[in-house]
Amino acid sequence: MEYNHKSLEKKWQKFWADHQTYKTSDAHQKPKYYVLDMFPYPSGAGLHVGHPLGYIASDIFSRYKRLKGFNVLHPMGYDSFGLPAEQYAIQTGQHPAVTTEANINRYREQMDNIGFSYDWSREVRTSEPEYYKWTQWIFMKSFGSWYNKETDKAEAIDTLITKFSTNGSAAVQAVSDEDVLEFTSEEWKSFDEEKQQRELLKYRIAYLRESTVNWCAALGTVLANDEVINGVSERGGYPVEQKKMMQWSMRITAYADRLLKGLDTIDWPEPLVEMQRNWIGKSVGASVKFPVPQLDAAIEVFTTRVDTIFGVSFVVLAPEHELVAALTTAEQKAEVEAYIEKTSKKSELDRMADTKTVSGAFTGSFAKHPISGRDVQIWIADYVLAGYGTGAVMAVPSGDQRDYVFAKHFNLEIIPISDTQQIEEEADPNKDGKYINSDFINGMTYQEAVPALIAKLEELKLGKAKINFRMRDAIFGRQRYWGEPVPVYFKNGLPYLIKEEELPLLLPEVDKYLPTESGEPPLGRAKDWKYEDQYEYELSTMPGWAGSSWYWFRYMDPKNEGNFASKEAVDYWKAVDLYIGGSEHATGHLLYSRFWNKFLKDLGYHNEEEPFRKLINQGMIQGRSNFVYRVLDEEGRGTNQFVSYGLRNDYNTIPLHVDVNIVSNDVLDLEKFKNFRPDFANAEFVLENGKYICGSEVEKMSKSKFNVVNPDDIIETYGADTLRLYEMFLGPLEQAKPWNTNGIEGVYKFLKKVWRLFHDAEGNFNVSDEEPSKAEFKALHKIIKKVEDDIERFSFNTSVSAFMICVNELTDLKCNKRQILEQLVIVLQSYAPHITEELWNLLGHEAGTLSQATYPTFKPEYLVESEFAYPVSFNGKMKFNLSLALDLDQQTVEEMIKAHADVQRHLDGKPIKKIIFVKGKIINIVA
Ligand code: ANZ
Repeated sequence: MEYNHKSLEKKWQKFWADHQTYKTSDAHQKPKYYVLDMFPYPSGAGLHVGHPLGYIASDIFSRYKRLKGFNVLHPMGYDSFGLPAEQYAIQTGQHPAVTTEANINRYREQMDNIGFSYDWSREVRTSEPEYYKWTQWIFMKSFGSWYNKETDKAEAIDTLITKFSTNGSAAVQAVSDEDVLEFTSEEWKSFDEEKQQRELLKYRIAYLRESTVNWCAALGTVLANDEVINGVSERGGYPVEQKKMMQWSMRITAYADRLLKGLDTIDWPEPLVEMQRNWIGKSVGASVKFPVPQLDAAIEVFTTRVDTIFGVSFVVLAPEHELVAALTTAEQKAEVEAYIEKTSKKSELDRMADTKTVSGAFTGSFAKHPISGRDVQIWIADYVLAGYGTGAVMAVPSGDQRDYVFAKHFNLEIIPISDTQQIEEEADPNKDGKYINSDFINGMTYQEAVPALIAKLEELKLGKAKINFRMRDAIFGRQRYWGEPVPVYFKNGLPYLIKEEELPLLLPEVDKYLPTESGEPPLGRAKDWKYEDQYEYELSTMPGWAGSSWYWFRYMDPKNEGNFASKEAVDYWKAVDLYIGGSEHATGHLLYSRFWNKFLKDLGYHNEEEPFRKLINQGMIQGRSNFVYRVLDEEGRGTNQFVSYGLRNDYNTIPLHVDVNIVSNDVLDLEKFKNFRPDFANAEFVLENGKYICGSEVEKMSKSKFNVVNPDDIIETYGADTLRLYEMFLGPLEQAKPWNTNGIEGVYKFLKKVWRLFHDAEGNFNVSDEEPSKAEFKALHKIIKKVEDDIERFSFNTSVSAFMICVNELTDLKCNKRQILEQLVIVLQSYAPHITEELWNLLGHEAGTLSQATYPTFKPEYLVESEFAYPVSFNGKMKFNLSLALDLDQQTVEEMIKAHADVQRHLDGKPIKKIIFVKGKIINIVA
């Protein structure tokens, strides 16, 4: 029988499915290993060959770990809420659930074709009520929690209420909104229900508050900062404006420090860790107040350089700063308002990116320098961001470049950092009645000056040490349909949770997936959708990241109806040991997941501080586009003549993308080309050596470039085992690389060679029970060791070439020994599961048990060289090779040499003067 990938692969895929071969055991005696793929959003386009790269690597690893005796959890599911299905629904009226289901089925079929060892009985879909019930439940828990700085964790809101009613607000150290009230326990108890609830909202982990958001009118939704690129939406490129709205948020900033610390404990790629560090953006500095006596207020700034405080020449507020209106004098009003109007059109990201334009406006007012007592001008400028620090800076032109450029542009006085000028006695908020100048810190190092100044500011009650984080709380609401409903209803304008036993709160049916006429989100269209028939539900739905921020837990215990996962399951599976996915999730998904993981830990639902112990980003597989060259006429219009690549410069041509599927090794299939587009039907070709050669280029894989390769097509021609090996063969997993099918034949031939080791020339299965030779054992043990080392290092490409070498060696040795081939099959199984399962079966083993086999033990003694092929030279000229045992001594070697027939022949009667022998290297005969 010849190697027939088609029948053989289908047969085993069916067998594995029928017998649930890869079902993960719930018996917890074995050590566990959890291998997770980032689950896909099932898009309408299906999988292209780039998508399975990471899945193949994780599958190899999972299979290998099973062979190593681990109980492996290797699940797959779908992140099935999301925008594309909803956009499609808006266009077609088709319910997003219907499209989603169809897309999932297609994904599943494609994945099944590749022969993955997923435990499909654990599949999850984030858009299923059985699943999103628990996403809603986690939301409820976070609404019902606050962050206690004393215990450094989230706690149930009841403990906060107890603190308020026993000792008032002073006893509480919490992460909260800025505008919290101060009250005694008596006052707390005197507050009515509404006032208490309003106050608690400022502490909850999930909270509702007015905030500035990126509003995209065209998409009808709020976008996260990372979804806005250059002021337009990442998806669709629509304009985005800044708008104030009541928004659900998650207090991820409470976890900033723990998110930072945790990075030191996990094995993630350094660039990714660095991106998270920057995103969290911890800055150690001080907050300083600049009093504004005329308003009886103070401008609070955040600075990382309090040591430069004597060089403060003016202060700058963000245009949105709440004091701007009050500070603006009548003369400056028009200018300030015009400036605010102008900057409100720019997004925060644009404002950060623009370091060239200098713009701003003087408010007309002055503030007092807290230490030197100088009067400093108050300006507004959009280089100061409202959302960072306090939204105000102390400007030090002699220390800070932006401040310098600003001062120069507006011709403002630049005060040196070391300002020893005598200070006039003025009206004075200081206790001792004296302002001081920089003599106070002259001669001090930075390390000495900072604490000295902070102590001084604290004494004046005008400043304190402060740690600031760049990270913002995460917006948690979207004005969209296809997402989890927020399990909240409103009474007197205040949010209340529905009861836990009422979960899931089902996504209601609507007539259209568009906002209502009055601008409410699509859920506003749902008929008779009221809590207890009277209270309005929250109409926004959860963001895309909700469902994916805890899904790894659900796989541990996917059917549990009473809990997101049982205690027993989370105690056993703990955290994900290996997580593979794309680097595009570096700050979104991977931060939110770490956040929710920590939050659930705080509430005692599990014990792991970090969810993903090791993480690998697979590199992107780029497309390899092909081009044809169309000849242009005098007017520059395309003709129906196409010239081959090498001749293109002899004509006036333009390159056109051509479907890579009608090109093979860069040679165009002319008939297929004529059918490619109607206007090519009468194409004429100028050929080179009888062929039309296409140009090529590496680009992103995309439909518009006609370079998308579908794994199904590869599988049809070469089989899944070839696809798997080939994807790994392309190069290191983490590296970006182009998809180039030119080498795939080689991999296919390799599998045919494997097959032939087990079959005679007539194609009959033929394996011998003879004892293998040393050379055969050596070839086997080399591969046992190599593959083990490679997989442990996640170096999958190097294994593939090692397999090829091994099979070549065994072929040269004409090896068909059972002892060798049986073990080879086990080693190859993770990479090529179908052919190996068939061969294992032919070897007489019970079907389907290859996955329960044990990885062979490497025996180093087989690799120890016992012989060496010495080059034998006569007077320095190499004549022939002579294999001798390596443990022979000089005397024995000399005797053997003298007696050897070939030596005698080359001597031709001359006597031997000397024999130079270097063990393991050379034999030289001097005659
Ligand atoms: C005075 C100063 C002098 C500053 C000096 C820097 C250099 P990071 O490290 O990013 O936290 N800043 C504070 N709030 C700001 C805001 N909302 N928008 C724009 N800039 C803001 O940087 C903190 C520094 O950035 C602060 O320290 C402040 O300028 C500025 F020689 O204060 B500095």
